[in-house]
Amino acid sequence: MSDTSTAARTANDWSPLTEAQSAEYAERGYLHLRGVFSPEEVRRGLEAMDQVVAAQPKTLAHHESFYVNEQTVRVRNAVSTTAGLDEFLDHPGLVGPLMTLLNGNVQILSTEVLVRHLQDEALEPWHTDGGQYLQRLRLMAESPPIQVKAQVFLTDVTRPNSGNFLLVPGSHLVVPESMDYMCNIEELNEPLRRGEVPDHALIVQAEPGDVLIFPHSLWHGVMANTTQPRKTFIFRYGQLWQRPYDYATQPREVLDRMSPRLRRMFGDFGEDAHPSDFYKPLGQDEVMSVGGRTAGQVSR
Ligand SMILES: O=C(O)CCC(=O)C(=O)O
Repeated sequence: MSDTSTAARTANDWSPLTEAQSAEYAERGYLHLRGVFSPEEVRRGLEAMDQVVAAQPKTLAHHESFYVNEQTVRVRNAVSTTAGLDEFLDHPGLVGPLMTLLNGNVQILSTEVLVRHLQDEALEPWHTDGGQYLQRLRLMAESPPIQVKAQVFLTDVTRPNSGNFLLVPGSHLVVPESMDYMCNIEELNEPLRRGEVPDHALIVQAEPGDVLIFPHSLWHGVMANTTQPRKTFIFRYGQLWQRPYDYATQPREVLDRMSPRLRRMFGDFGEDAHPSDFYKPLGQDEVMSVGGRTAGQVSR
């Protein structure tokens, strides 16, 4: 139930997905939103990314489950080292779709900066996200997802073999036959090692500023890259009662630079947080209605 105790409701700075977009997501298991970020925002995103990558910050210890590829630079928990991601995370064009898909209850579970350098074979095998326990859960098509990722494209990925995201439409509702700790999908990886992508798969062709939203259960991988370094952000989201993926809590100085909406999206309920806040957040509609830009709180 949403909180109606606030006297004057603030108008949202974001728009929800249309019914057609929601239906498309439910059926295909992804949404390709075009031109969410302007060329100027993309330029700032690239600048922030280049600074983060150059600094090589140690933001999170390695975990056995992390897929390692030598042609990939991946900085996890990137928000802890740069304020340059804040405007993307707090952007109405991204918050609106997430508020719709996650039913108004949005937590950021991880923030990654990702550079895919050149490699003439697939950069990442077919897999699902979130580990084997999450992989075995299956939702009904019309259910809000458990977890989604938003991939923000900052460079041109319109040609095949430019590190394209690969996906199988509709696979978000199908439990793979193969089962392993890494959640690899062996029935598709054997052909991928020969450079083959099945006819029923989609090779995503994205332009700078586009966003791809998909749930943890969608079968996906990454194609070879023979063009130019591919640069993206990947943000992972779930509801506030879930545990973050690449941080426990964000440090006070990181939260202090953010808008109230963004702080809430990092699961921050302030010093007097009640354990039940994560299940029944008070004032959720109000806090999520506007972000830093419209609230006049500059986030970078
Ligand atoms: O780099 C990509 O396009 C996708 C990365 C990926 O598969 C993942 O983070 O799970």
